Amino acid sequence: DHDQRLQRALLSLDGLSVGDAFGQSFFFVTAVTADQRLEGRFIPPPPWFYTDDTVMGVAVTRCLQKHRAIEPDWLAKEFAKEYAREPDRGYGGTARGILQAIGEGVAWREAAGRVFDGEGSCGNGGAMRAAPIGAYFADDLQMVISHARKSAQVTHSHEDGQTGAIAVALAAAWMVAQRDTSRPQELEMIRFVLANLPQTETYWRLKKALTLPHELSPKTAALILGNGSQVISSDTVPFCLWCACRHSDDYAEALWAAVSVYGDMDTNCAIVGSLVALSTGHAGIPAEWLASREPLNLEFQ
Ligand code: R7I
Ligand code: MG
Ligand code: MG
Repeated sequence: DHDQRLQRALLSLDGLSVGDAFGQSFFFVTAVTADQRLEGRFIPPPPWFYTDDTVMGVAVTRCLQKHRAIEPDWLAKEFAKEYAREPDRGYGGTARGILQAIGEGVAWREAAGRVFDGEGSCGNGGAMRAAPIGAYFADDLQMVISHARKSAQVTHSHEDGQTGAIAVALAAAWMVAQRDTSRPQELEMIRFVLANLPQTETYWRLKKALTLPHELSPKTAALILGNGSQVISSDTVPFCLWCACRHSDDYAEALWAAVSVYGDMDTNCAIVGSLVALSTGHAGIPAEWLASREPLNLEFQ
């Protein structure tokens, strides 16, 4: 049972890391090149380097492998260790200070709690790494919710930063439950997430997704739901869930749609990829895309 759960978390992690690396490769090209890629569906030349989204997703998955649960104290140390090893993976500005402090021995509760005048961060960093938790605990919603919250808490003490993580983990659990059904998804996944989500900012923004007409373009949807350019949960998670619903059976199309709205491209693609991979399976991630991603250091001890 643990092995099956772990296999699902690893599938989600592959979807996450390929998405992260694909999306981030659009940041360092001219607008003309990015437009050409999007227009012609030309994938970026390898290697695609992954960012903090993947490093933290790996740490979460290692935690599940080792502890069969999210152990915040262990996870905080692992995050800090990875940050110290590779500080230039593109971490959020506030996250850097928190991880530095944890590495210097400050308790995670203290380090995460004192930022933004004691409100804590509502950045999208909790959400970007949460899908493997939903994949792992898919058949137990209370575990999905409580462990997603724990995984976010070590860096995001703001309620909405945690809500974003819970939303993505719930979406992952839904994808696992639906993977063998061929019925059209529509926006059922979003209804399911809303029914189980704390009512903070991300909840209210996500609710707007239900009012969008079916044939809306990703660009228009992102104008209403956000494209992550603010790097916070409520500006990121609603569009990502909408995108994963709309393209739940096609990993590549889901990522092309996600990246086409610009904004927080690595994170949007990480979240969308981490969800859609659960529906398509490994076979749905194009082999060329997997091979283009910088190799992952999983080293499960
Ligand atoms: O949430 P976090 O780990 O950032 C993840 C993002 C992803 O895009 C990654 O790919 C990486 O690039 O960073 O890191 P934080 O530093 O906690 O949050 C990110 C940013 O969100 C902060 O630097 C702020 O700009 C913003 N932010 C807030 N702004 C106003 N008020 C987070 N919380 C607040 C807030 O409470
Ligand atoms: Mg990143
Ligand atoms: Mg990002």
